[in-house]
Amino acid sequence: MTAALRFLLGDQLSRNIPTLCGLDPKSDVVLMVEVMEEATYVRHHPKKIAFVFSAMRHFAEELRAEGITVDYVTLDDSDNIGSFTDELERAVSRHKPERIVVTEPGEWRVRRMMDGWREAMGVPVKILDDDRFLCRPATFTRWANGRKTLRMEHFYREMRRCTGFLMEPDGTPAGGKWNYDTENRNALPEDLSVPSHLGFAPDATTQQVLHLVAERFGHHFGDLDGFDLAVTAADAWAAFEHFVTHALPSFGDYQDAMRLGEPVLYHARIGAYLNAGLLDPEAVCGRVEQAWRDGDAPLNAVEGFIRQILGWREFIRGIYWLKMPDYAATNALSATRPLPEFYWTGETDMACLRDCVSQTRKQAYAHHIQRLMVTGNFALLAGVDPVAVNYWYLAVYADAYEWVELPNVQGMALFADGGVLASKPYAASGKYIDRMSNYCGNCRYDVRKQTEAEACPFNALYWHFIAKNREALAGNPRMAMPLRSLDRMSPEKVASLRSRARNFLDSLKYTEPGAW
Ligand code: FAD
Ligand code: DLZ
Ligand code: SF4
Repeated sequence: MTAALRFLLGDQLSRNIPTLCGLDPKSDVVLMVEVMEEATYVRHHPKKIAFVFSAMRHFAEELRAEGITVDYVTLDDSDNIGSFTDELERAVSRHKPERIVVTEPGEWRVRRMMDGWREAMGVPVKILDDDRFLCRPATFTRWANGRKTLRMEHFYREMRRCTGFLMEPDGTPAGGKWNYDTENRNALPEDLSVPSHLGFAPDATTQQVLHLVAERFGHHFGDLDGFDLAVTAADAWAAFEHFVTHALPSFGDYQDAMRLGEPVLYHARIGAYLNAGLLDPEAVCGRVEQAWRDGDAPLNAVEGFIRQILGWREFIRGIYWLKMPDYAATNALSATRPLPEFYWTGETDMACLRDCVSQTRKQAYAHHIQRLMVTGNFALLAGVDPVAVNYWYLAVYADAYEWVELPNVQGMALFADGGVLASKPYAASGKYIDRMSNYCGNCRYDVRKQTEAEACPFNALYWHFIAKNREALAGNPRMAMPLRSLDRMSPEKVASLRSRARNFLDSLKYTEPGAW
């Protein structure tokens, strides 16, 4: 008889996950299951599914090499019933455990399932806190309680103080400033060649998974060929070390830059590794701080990078658990438009959107500014229904899990939460994209024009958005400037901009909900 059945989910691939703490190899069994329900609750990019399955299989092998018994159910096992709950139930009848041990999941949807297991399984189920984050949900709630507004910058400073990252012994921030963001908004010089990123050739296990995924999920949005993701903690760390050496020193300078055909630039491309548990956020921050202390990277890069993980990543997770489940249904700007078809096909004359969608299809990756200021900005300005936008983001990126995807989309990109997460909508005209990229020089549209047929659609859409949401935005001091500019325009100019925006939106093809 098994003492503890330790159920490990596909984004819990960390050796120090609470599920595995206190494991007795003589009497405990680790359960891991590949299930259709998880691969299809949204139609994930095939590269994400391949990454998760291959990383799970490698992790199972590593545990077995330690002498731990792993009961691993593959997707093509003929007895596999296809869901976490059903597979756990089947495993309970196989192993007859005294108890089940799990770590809390990253998604509300799965948390609800877990809460039902206590009754359904007929044995005690222990749900442990996920301590792989630097701030627990209960600590975040305490921090949030009583505050009028929840702002990342305040939270981040608190996190710096309590973790000690980039702090001097006298309690002041390293370098004397908390935040070096103003030094982090440079465009990329045209002649600057960007560093390579470390990829990994698929081994036999990954090849087997790629075959399975091609057969079962080849029809999902996204290319499977060219799979080069790390699928073990060791390789994920090697990819991260490569970033520290070759890209981190310029991460700060070019964090917001975009270049046609160059998806990664100076970013780390480690989101999928962190979120699946292959990399530990604390170790990553520690390594980056060390690079600064050793003189290998400047402070603006190191602070900017640590802020993404210690600040944004933790803040986003805190908001998710604080505000769910209602958060998923917020729609402060009453956006109802279906998702334009080009999000799935990439077929658009807008060079910025074509590039972001096409690299997303190829690599299941886009960096933050592409997600926020190109695909996110367009969805915001066009008034696309948040449910449709969330589906897209959750489906197309290798690092997407609802705890991190939802607040980024709902709060940061769409302002659908009415300002819980961001102090104003991240709305921008083509001018911003032109400043931060070389897209516009490669586009059929003219970024300098506003209302003509060849004018950049972002320009008219921006003013259409401001005019349409005037009432909702009027009380926001950070929107005072664009609202004043709108008021200074002649009624004819406003009408012409709005008509250009409407005509453009009418000319698009849209997807029916559920079509993808
Ligand atoms: P880098 O730029 O190198 O940053 C390093 C790390 O910092 C990232 O890997 C990530 O772990 C963390 N980070 C940076 N920004 C954020 C942020 N806003 N929220 C949380 N963590 C952050 N991130 C996801 O992990 N999963 C998602 O599903 C996701 N969806 C997003 C949707 C939208 C609309 C937006 C605007 C952002 C989203 N992000 C998401 C945040 C961010 O874009 C990605 O974490 C980042 O692009 C991953 O690439 P990277 O590893 O090269 O990041
Ligand atoms: C993303 C994903 C996929 C595609 N497949 C599996 C799976 O078959 N088995 C598994 O344990 N986990 C998978 N995952 C990750 C889960 O979706 C994730 O653990 C939950 O969404 C909770 O965050
Ligand atoms: Fe995008 Fe407008 Fe620039 Fe074209 S001109 S790339 S649509 S911002």
